[in-house]
Amino acid sequence: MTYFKLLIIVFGSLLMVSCKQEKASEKTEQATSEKPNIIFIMSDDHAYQAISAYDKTLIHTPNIDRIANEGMLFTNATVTNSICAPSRAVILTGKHSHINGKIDNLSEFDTTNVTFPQILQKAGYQTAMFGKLHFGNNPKGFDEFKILPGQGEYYNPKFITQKGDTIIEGYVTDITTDLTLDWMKNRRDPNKPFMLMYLHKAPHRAWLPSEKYYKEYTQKTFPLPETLFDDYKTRGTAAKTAEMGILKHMSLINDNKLTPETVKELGIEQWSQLGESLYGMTVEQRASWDAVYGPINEDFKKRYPTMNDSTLTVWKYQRYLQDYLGTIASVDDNVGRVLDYLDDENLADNTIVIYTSDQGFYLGEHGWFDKRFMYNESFKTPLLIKWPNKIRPGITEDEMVQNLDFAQTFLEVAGVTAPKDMQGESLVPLLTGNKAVWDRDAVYYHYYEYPAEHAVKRHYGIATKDYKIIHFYHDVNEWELYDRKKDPREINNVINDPKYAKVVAEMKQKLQETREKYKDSESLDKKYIDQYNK
Ligand code: SGN
Ligand code: CA
Repeated sequence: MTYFKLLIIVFGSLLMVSCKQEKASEKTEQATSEKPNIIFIMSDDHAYQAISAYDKTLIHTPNIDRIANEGMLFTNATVTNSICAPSRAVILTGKHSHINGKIDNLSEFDTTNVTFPQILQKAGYQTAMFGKLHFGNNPKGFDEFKILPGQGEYYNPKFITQKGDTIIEGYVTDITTDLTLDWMKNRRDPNKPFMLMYLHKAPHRAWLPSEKYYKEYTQKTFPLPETLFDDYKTRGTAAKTAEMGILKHMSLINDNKLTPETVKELGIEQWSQLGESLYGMTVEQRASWDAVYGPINEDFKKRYPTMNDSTLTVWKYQRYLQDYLGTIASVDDNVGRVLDYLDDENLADNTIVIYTSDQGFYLGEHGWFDKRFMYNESFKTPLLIKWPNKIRPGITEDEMVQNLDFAQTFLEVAGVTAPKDMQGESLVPLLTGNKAVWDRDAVYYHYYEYPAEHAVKRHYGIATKDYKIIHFYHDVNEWELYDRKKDPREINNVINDPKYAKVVAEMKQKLQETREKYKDSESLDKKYIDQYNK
């Protein structure tokens, strides 16, 4: 070979190598810019019974339903601990409460926990959070956040931002959406993928709708749930002593919006912890409010003298649902604004949108409002996901998934390896039709906040598709078993029914194995009781 030929070969192969490298780096760049955006929409206390994709009885939510119509509706999604801040900690860390340490609304969130937004931010995602977090400390791993302090207000809310606090006049659900859209339109870099947490305060208690919707919803009447007058006959102490009954524990003032004067005039003993400050409205806002709620007060004054427990329960239930559902109507409108923006800007195709709640809620089932129990309405949470070209539209998925699974799901969506100590399962195989790899046959639950508001005793348990076993502990030692297929309303606790003896033994065994799998134990139960007592 001549020297010249050799030179050509060497030069030629060098050129090829560099071309290949160039192509490879082009590809990575393309791949990075093609990484899907993630929009995580979560409301606070939004019962699946109040989403028409699940149940058309109470409300029509066309915009939230769009997510299911274009994607997947999960019918068996649950939380691991049915209360606000702990649920959020589980979502962010991908770890159960007993591992991430945020067991109740009262304890501190330990910010040394690694969260999925921190990992995504490091992997090149832009990250932002708007709305309710409820941690008492600021979130880590976000380029921008504007969050409500604690529970936040419905009217003229204050927001905590990286630049200090600011009060924004208006209605919280609209404002949270304005902030979210403003960030998407004006402050993100369109060349980078983003992960956005868009977190509504609504429909949390004390359920203050916007003007448009209190006008509309106070005119409505809703069907009564079958278990509104539940007597808890087969249930243990916990259900009987819980303080979340519509008749006994829902406040005529704060919750049903009677004025302290009305209640005084009728000689009713009522607590009013928040009183006037509940509203935090401007003079004009308050005048519009009073124009609608004033006549409701007058009407109640006429009816009250002839009411009994049962008619009062029904009246309170109707008032409760009118306001609760009224706040959801605004959430639905605003979800529509965000979905429209994605469509209009051609972002929809490369964005996975998730709609969920921090837990479920009782809408009169068992005579209750609030959550906390492992019983169905508060254990189950709505979950709708759309991801064009990945999820086939209009699919219903009945596998048992949990809020524990989000962190790993989002990391997989972004092509990032999840830390080994996260405890969920990525939902990507279910989303993309690869169901064969999904083998979960039980989900774990553990609730801690007791003694506390609503007096729901500590309990843990597991649910399979067929059964649910619950152990209430701390100041009681009681077990309950439900046959989920035969008794979906959970009114027959069959723990002592000899026909179920074998099932009880198997479920207790499985519960123990599940506790071991997730590293929960009696000594941790005790540690968290001691921590609470300090
Ligand atoms: C407030 C509510 C409770 C509710 C908790 C926790 N009372 O304390 O009814 O259970 O929040 O809710 S209120 O009179 O202040 O409205 S959570 O969603 O934040 O966990
Ligand atoms: Ca909540």
